[in-house]
Amino acid sequence: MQQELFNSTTENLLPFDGEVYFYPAFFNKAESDHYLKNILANIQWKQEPIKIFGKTLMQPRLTAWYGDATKKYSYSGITMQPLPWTPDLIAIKQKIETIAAVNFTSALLNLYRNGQDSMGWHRDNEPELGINPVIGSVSFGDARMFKLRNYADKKIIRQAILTHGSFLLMKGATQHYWEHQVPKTNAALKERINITFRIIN
Ligand SMILES: O=C(O)CCC(=O)C(=O)O
Ligand SMILES: [Mn+2]
Repeated sequence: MQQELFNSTTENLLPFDGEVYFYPAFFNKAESDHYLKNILANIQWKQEPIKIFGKTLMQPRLTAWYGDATKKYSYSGITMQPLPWTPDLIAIKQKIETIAAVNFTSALLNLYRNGQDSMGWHRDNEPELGINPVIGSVSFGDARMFKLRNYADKKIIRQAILTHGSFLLMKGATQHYWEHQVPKTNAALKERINITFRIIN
């Protein structure tokens, strides 16, 4: 059974101070192709402004926020009101919840249109995510590098290539001690969707 296969044998990507588990082919090719196509077409993608050091810039990617109606979310100066769960998002959420062993309330979706779209170093440590956030990250489309870097040291690096249909789970103390990014690349890449499922308190 798939569930048993995924439960036990995966190693922690981090050497200390947190837990990150990576499941490269969590969704099969047919499921992943289906989700990529439908999510590209059916999600209300927007390019949002972001405030960095007092300046307002546009984010280098498209985003959308879905989830339980009562769970609002603010980050980097913007407050997002969630759109209602779609059947695809619920199906994905239910499948990752079998491994994550939590109930996610919300999902932030990112659409990287090509290799120039990116996400800079950050931690997912907003107060509403709780003390030790559990973040379930699902990727469809062209593979991108995902880097983790020790927050204090900046030199201890771990990385994974987030392939089509992969699942990455961050939990425990990770968001205290490690930051993560999806760097730009000059490779001629097509779309990649990432969905981070979260628990908003
Ligand atoms: O695209 C990714 O893999 C990472 C997304 C992310 O870190 C976030 O949405 O906070
Ligand atoms: Mn993040």
